[in-house]
Amino acid sequence: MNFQKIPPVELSDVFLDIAFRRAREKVASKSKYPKDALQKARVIEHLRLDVVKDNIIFRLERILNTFPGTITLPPFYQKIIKLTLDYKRLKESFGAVNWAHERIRKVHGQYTSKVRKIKDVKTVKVLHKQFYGRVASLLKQIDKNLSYLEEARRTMKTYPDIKELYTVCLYGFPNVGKSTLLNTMTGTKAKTAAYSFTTVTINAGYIHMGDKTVQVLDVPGTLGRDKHNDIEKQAELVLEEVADLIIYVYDITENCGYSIEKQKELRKKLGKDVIVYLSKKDLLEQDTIDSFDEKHHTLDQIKELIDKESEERHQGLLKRLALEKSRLEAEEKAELDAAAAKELESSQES
Ligand SMILES: Nc1nc2c(ncn2[C@@H]2O[C@H](COP(=O)(O)OP(=O)(O)OP(=O)(O)O)[C@@H](O)[C@H]2O)c(=O)[nH]1
Ligand SMILES: [Mg+2]
Repeated sequence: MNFQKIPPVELSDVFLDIAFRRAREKVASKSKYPKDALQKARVIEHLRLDVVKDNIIFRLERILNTFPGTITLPPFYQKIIKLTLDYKRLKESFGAVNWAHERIRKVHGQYTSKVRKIKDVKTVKVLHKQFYGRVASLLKQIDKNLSYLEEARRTMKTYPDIKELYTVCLYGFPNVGKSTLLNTMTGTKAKTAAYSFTTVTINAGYIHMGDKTVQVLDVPGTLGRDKHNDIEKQAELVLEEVADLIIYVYDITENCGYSIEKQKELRKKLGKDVIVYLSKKDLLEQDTIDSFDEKHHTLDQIKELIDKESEERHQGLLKRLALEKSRLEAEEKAELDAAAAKELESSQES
């Protein structure tokens, strides 16, 4: 899912500005107009009405089409939306945009027929002013919704792009070396730095193992506290909903700024199967590594484990794809058979 490409949502004054400017430009660029003053005024006004309507409708439709439809989203994204946004307000805002879209069409229709019936040039000007007023007041009514949609867009931009693959999550305190591990495992170039909260969104990398791809997510460092900000909520959700395997990264050098005890407390909070990786081993004596009292794995062991664990999922996926393929083939064959039977029937009739 890609939430990064939703275009910004503008407010009503930008809508109005652009639409009426485009209308003026269109009128100026047209070279031929009827000689008769009233006819000319009508043609100009029709042109303006159409350009304004088309421009605003296009912009409103773009909002409706570029935000992902919430019902068709995978469960993870439905949950993340409900966690980080006011779902009711989001729905209401789409409803308001839809409403404005319908109203603009109606108002355009009304004014088009009014302009058709006018008898003098002066009235055209009056109608134009009225039309502007109607459109402006319509759009102003949805300003609060447009502004909420822009807020939602900015939040959605921070959502991770998660694919339906076997997924490994790297988790642990800030600054322990999660992004460094992601880069080593997958060859990505996620930012790493010697301070906490370098990663403020969820980084993804991929390991290709034969014909199989495994997704690795670097989940922002957490402090294990109970109150969560938006990114921490996303991190929790990724762990609950998406992770097939969690790698808990310990920095037992404590260079990260958090004690081993604190890191252990967080480790205990994780419900799922977790495997442990010790980072910054190059800074440690072998004795210290050996005496660490939790079972831990080397990078090679982790890769082997991922290969093994993801295989079952991969085979399941291949099976599903094969089933889907034979279903499509059967459907296609049935369609061809039906078409052939129809053809035979019609050739017999004639
Ligand atoms: N010597 C050494 N330094 C490491 C190792 N892994 C990470 N570091 C350093 O530790 C610091 C933190 O690493 P990051 O990978 O940014 O840590 P992070 O867990 O992603 O941090 P946040 O994104 O802030 O949560 C950086 O200065 C890294 O260079 C390692 O294996 N050895
Ligand atoms: Mg990081």
